[in-house]
Amino acid sequence: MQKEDKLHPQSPDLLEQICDADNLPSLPAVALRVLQMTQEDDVSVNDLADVVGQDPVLTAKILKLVNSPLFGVSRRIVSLPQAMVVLGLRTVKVLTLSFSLVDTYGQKRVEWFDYKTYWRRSLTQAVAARLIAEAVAPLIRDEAFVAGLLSNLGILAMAQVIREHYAKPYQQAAGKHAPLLQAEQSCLGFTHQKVARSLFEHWNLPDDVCQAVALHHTGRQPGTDEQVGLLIDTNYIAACVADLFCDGATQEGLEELQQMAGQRLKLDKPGLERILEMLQQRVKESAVLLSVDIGPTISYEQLREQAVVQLAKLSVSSEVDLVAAQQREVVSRQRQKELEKAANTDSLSGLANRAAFDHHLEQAVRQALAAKRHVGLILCDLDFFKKINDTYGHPIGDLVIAATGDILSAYRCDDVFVARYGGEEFAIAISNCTYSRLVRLSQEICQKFRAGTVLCSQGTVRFNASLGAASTEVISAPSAAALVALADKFLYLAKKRGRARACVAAPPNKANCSV
Ligand code: GH3
Ligand code: MG
Ligand code: MG
Repeated sequence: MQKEDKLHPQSPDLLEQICDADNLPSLPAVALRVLQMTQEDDVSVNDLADVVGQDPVLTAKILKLVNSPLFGVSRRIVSLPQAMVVLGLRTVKVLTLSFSLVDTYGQKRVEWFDYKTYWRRSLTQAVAARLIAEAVAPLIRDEAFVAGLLSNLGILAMAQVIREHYAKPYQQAAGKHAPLLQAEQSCLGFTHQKVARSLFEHWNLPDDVCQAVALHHTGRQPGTDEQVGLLIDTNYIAACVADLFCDGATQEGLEELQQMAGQRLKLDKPGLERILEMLQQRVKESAVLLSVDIGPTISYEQLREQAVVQLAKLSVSSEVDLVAAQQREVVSRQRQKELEKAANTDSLSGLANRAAFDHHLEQAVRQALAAKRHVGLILCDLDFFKKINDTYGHPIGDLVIAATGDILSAYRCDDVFVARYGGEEFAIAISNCTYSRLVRLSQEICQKFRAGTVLCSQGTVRFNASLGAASTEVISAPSAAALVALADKFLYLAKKRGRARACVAAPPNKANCSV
């Protein structure tokens, strides 16, 4: 996880600059003294109270906070020694630290820095960490609060000390926390986690808090001491809660949070929900107590609504994507069909072309043989077509071919396939064909041609055709080629017998037909 160990060339300098900066507020004397005293073994409640009591504003703030619902102390606490007895030295110590840091950092303003968002996130994380710790490890609740509150102090420190370097990643992330970490890493070579850790070590803050802050984006690493690990994971889950409340919630994010709280802290869903339900109120109260402006906050109910709306938006957009994809599919299928049709169609007559016909006839004969049925074929050749071309010109010849297409296309149906076979020759394949159907169809088509005319500037052009027809029924070893050959033979017969007629090959028990 720790990409930040791979440092940017300039990063050690910048880090040093932050830790040694003159413009970085140092810890107030009171806080430093408190820190020192709590590291001594024999410090008494009164000694500590004396030191903290030197700062009346700080004392008032601590008393206000310990009497707030966040601490849930039933009896009113009116003095520092009393607070220390009821809450313990450690709590008073960490509160002193938090207040000192918040106060110190609240003063110098960087104009592009969004302080409200910063404090909203920090307080949300602090309060969440305290509430979570209360449920899973009450002994560390004060450290959890401090770790949450200070987790993002590195951001504030960078904005203040290396502002000309920090403006870019800060603006890139547009106020969102996870993207900020990435932007810091790529622009500076280190993140606010690293800065906070360096600062806290510099200030000698307790090690468990340092570690929890340094790992607030990832949680504990294997081999960590159990108690410290609990603090780290509590702060990590609290950071996830702050992400949801401050950066916008998704259903997925909520579910992930529930899952992680269960896995890492054994905090079940109802337990987590109780915490999330009281969070907004506690955050608002703490903001008042710490005198920081955190802007608008959202409740757990609003957060869940946000997640649902987000989910709905997602499914609407995937719905839109789906419809668009379906439309593209329909268009491409249509286009595909158009292309296939064009490849199989003769443009002049509008009928199927030779290749399509050959394919169709092969298939029709195979299927007919398998089904013990017969395929009929009518070949149809325009009579004296050369003469039409010669007399009226090629374009009029083309009109005649188009008119032939019109005549024959009227016969197209499920089992009748019509094609331009080549030149002025046409073919009609009839699946499931009986001899009588073949004769009837040949007669009908002949009649149509007898009335065939096209109009042109030179007057009416009459045209006619001869037809030769045969069926697989009359062929001993039926095939497409044999059928074409036999039909062609009867076409030749029709031509020979004077044209404008049809000759149909008859089955053995019937006489050949000429119409
Ligand atoms: P028959 O009755 O014996 O079939 O005589 P025909 O003149 O129809 O036969 P022939 O084979 O002598 O001439 C066919 C002519 O058809 C020759 C060719 O130029 C013409 N032809 C073939 N395809 C086209 C076409 O697409 N457009 C036009 N205008 N003429 C075509
Ligand atoms: Mg001809
Ligand atoms: Mg010909």
